[in-house]
Amino acid sequence: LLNAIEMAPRDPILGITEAFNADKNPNKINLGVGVYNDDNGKLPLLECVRKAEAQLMEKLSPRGYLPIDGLAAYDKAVQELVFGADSSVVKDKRAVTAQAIGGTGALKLGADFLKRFAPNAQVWISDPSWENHRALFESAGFVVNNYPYYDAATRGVNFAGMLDTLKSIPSGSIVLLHACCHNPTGADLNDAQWLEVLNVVTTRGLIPFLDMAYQGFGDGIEADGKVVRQFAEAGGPVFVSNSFSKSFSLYGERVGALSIVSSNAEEASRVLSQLKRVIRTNYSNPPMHGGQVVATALASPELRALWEEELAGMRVRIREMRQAFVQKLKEQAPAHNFDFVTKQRGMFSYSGLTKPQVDRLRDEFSIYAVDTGRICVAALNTKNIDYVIAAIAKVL
Ligand code: PLP
Ligand code: TYF
Repeated sequence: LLNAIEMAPRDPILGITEAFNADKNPNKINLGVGVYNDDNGKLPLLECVRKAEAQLMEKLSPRGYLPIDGLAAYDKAVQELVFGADSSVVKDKRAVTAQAIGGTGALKLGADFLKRFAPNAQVWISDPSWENHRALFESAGFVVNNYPYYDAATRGVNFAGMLDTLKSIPSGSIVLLHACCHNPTGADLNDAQWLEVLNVVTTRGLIPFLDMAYQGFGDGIEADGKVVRQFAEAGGPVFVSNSFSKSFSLYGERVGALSIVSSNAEEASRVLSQLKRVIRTNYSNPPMHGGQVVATALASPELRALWEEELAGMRVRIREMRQAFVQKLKEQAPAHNFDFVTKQRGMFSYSGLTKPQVDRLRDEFSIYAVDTGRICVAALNTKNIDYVIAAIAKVL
């Protein structure tokens, strides 16, 4: 059995981190993986997390199993964050939320659930999308297709192409949408475009699956959640995966959630019963700690305010790095226009760097980016940016 097994391909992004870790150059910089580092190049432990952990330490609890769908206080906090505490979705109990093993786990739960109840539907993801989207839905048994998304010529969204495809695919198709801060391009739809997508999705009976891994990194918690709210208010079904890996800097705790919006409370309770069955056959019930930290922070007005402040700090620092990136490249590579970088949102920029340029950055400067030219702006800081800009100017 095992001696015939072939080597699996490496994850293209996590593989970069492996190569980066093996690099002995003290000036090395990892612009590959989507992780937020502070201005000292360090992964932050948020103060709101530290305080929530301290509170939890004071009243250490025994470690019984959580319910199948996770910590109730966590699920409630997620719903209020994602849909709004005053939303009709929450008030009418139309949404169900289950704690999940990160955003990835939430996507997998949604994929397994959909495979059970929409076995013949096909999945449509943006071209390009986060690599794992395709792999996750394929591993759940779906055929995965692309809808046009990125337009290299305008460095924006090929909206006409996207809409045309959404108008032509079979009704009942599953459409994966990035709720904000598109990974990998950084190019998001504007408000008017979102309304058009919502209109097509609703009138054509498509099943929207909104993936929100970066709430708070675009324009703020409320603003970034707006799209999810508009879809949810329009009625079910809507699938929403969200993640606190980035927004709480809790990557390794694996805290995320899947929410499913139904048409009414009775339907929602049937949905939850089936979602629990999917969870039971995957991992039975989720781990406690990360969910407790997030639930504690979101339930305390003081910690919640602190979180919003710290999240805003991350968002603003990324913006400043985008501006510095553009400004410095203007000085060092005046023949090239990088203005588009300040229009992109979230952690990433599709920088337009080519594969040979990415190769040179790695081989000559120990600067690691994704082969597609995606760079993580959140890994730039006031200490490393000049080195990065000088290197980019040389390879352009
Ligand atoms: N969805 C997108 C678009 C992402 O970029 C990520 C990144 O990690 C995830 C989902 C997964 O989140 P998590 O790390 O919480 O599993
Ligand atoms: O796109 C990124 O860099 C992040 C982190 O299999 C990540 O979303 C990348 C690949 C992966 C899991 C997480």
